[in-house]
Amino acid sequence: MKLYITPGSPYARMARIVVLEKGLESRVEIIAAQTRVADSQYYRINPSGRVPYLIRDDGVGLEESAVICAYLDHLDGNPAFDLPPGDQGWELRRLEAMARSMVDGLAVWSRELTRPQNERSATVLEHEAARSRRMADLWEAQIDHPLMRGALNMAQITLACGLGMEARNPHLHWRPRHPKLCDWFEQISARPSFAATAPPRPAWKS
Ligand SMILES: N[C@@H](CCC(=O)N[C@@H](CS)C(=O)NCC(=O)O)C(=O)O
Repeated sequence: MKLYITPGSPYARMARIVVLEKGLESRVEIIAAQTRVADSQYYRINPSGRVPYLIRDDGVGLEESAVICAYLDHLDGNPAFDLPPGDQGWELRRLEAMARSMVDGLAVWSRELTRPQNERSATVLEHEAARSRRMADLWEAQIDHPLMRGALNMAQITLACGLGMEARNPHLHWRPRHPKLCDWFEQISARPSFAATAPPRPAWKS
């Protein structure tokens, strides 16, 4: 299989973490795609131009980090990240959705920052900065939830990939006043699959 990624994408990182957690390194080739440039060769592979994108062994391509993570997790017939039954499953869905909401906002913010300075919208930048502050407050209050402290799951992976975007966005400061979130993030970041996929810190051009 081939997994197309970019090193800084939080969505692609979720899939890369699942590859490592499930020991699929020998089955999944990781390929860096060129996104966001006119006429990228990658558009012939994935017309949407987005990552992550998984080309299965049968040649069929899959989009969407959640779909790709679930597919990879099920390959060995012994999924580690399926939802638990009943109320716990709804709790995990709720937490994962909350984490994804934070990632989605941070991705919009990062995208705005990659535009030339004269094309950036101050309104979008401030809107996403404010959202990130509210979400960090929310997560500081929720991070002791047993599902965020127990066995690794998709809510934890998603939140950590979101918080890890601090490496890509010099204006993202979720740490101050959020000591529990800091501790949680330090612990999960030390896991080998997270350490191996940490986004590179660019020399930021402002
Ligand atoms: N909902 C998608 C989002 C994927 C996404 O937006 N990826 C970004 C990178 S963080 C991308 O490929 N952007 C390139 C583009 O928009 O052309 C998922 O969960 O996989």
